Amino acid sequence: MDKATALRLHEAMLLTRLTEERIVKLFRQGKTLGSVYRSLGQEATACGTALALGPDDVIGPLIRDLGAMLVRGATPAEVFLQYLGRATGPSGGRDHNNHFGSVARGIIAPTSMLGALIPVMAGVALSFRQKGERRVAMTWIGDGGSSTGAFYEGLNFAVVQKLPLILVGEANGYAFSTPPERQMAGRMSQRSQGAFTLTVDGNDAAAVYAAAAEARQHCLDGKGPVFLVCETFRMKGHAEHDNQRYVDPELLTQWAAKDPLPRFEAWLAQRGWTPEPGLAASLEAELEAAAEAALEAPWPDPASLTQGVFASSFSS
Ligand SMILES: Cc1ncc(C[n+]2csc(CCOP(=O)(O)OP(=O)(O)O)c2C)c(N)n1
Repeated sequence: MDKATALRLHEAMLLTRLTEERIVKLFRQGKTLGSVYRSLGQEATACGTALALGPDDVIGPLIRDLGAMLVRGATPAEVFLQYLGRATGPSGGRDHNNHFGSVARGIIAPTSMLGALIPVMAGVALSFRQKGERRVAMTWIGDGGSSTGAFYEGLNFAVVQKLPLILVGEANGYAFSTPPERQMAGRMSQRSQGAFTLTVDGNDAAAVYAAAAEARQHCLDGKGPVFLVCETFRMKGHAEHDNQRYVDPELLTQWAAKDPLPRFEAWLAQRGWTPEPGLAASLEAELEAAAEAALEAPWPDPASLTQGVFASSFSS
């Protein structure tokens, strides 16, 4: 990874963390609609994978992959508007959190139905191959989500068809309150169904980026899909309303010591690469302005209730 890419990766991880922290404040003030889903501790996994893609590649993220969306050009302003359910947000108040896409930026909207995006993204990858385009599709799935039928159908199809699909496995310790050993036999990487499989320390941003770059090359070489398992940890409950009392505090202490952000800062420092001084403060100021603007943004007009519920046209 060159210096410019490394600094971009660091900034993306920091922006993800600070954006989510600002959303949590809005949540505690009772301003957000619904709960808030953090990716605390998983920023290296979301940002490191997405950053290894090319501009024409397409992603289908999940709730913990806000970082991947920010890497692809989604803005915190959009995310705030979305969490606040405002008319000027990407889905005009029809959905919340990071459930919005952008065809122009190569983002297929996250959905709640776990696993459902895998066959969709396999279809996106199939379209690239049919058109002879050198592009890859990337999507993510948690350990719990890898127990769905859609996971098996989608990955199997990609393997059999040798599609340029990177499926990132987020092995993050818990699915709601269920640890992996209560819902799967063996390790997540054993669910690869013949896909080329890489397992990486998901809290090591440089390693995640390198593995994702290797996965992309594998796909571009026509060798079929890659299952890239990132071993990480969900440092918060399922969402902000969940106090994760079922998690052994000792585990949290152990994983806090592997926090991907200071780890990557140490990695940068070893190379003499220093983030811009005052970066966090300037990002925080930008986020503050975006949050204030979102709080002033209009609510959807109740008369528009039935509009935009079913697709009448496909636009970016
Ligand atoms: C098909 C389906 N089943 C159940 C749910 C309800 N649900 C939402 S999140 C979740 C747990 C997800 O755990 P995991 O896939 O490990 O991801 P994590 O939340 O740990 O990132 C469940 C069961 C859902 N959204 N979709």
